[in-house]
Amino acid sequence: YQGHFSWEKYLKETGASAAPSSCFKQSLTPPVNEFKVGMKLEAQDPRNTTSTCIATVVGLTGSRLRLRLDGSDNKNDFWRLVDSSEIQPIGSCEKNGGMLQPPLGFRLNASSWPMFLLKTLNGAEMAPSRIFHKQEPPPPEKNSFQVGMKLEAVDRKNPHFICPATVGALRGVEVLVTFDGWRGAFDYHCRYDSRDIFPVGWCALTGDNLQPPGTKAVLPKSLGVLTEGGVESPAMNATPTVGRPPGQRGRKPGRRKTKVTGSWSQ
Ligand code: MLY
Repeated sequence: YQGHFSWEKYLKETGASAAPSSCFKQSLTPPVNEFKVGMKLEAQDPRNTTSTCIATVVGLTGSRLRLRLDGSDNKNDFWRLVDSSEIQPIGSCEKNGGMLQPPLGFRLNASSWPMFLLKTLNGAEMAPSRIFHKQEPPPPEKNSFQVGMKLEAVDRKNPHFICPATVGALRGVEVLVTFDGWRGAFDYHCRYDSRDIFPVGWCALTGDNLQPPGTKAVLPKSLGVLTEGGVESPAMNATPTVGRPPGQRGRKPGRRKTKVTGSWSQ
């Protein structure tokens, strides 16, 4: 569901252009997602990338899987594209001479891992190898993004969200991903061939829910921006900081929600 946000209108309004799909390490047609909730697979532990662990699909969104490592808690879910090289069928690790590892933060005593693993895999629904994708798409030869180009990007602080974004800067093989309508708190640098950035129209193709842009104005450097709150400096991030002494910036307790008053329905 795309809300009422339309890239076509938005690109016209902003006079911006979409980054061509040749800039991205993504397949032209998003990879088919044949996984089901409850299926188990092997995944690299995102917090300890040398470990291969057992993961369960706890959710599906477009071409992505929401994964939870078995033996871990429910606070560390992560998302992977179905064509990610960081997931594989159960048995792959052993086939390659490796051993499955407990996740970082395994909730039981380390000595109970072998028995835990045995019980976890016993009778489990394992994702069949035919639904994995042979390989990731090839990376573009070089960073061909340009500042100002629009794209869709995973909000790494809220990785279930994919949002309209703009290339804010280029730094060698890296791009600065800035989120439209947010003041910088969610921005990040990533490699041009990151799997977290997608061409405009990706979510429409996968059926993923593209978030509408935020409603925080961001103006060119050195210009203040006039909002409901008065004149604000462009250096401010997602948390309003007007009237608070320096050194006490950051999130005000009890004010977690950012008011959304834009022209897009949520
Ligand atoms: N309302 C939450 C989440 C913000 C998400 C921002 N993304 C979409 C760029 C907050 O304000 O923290």
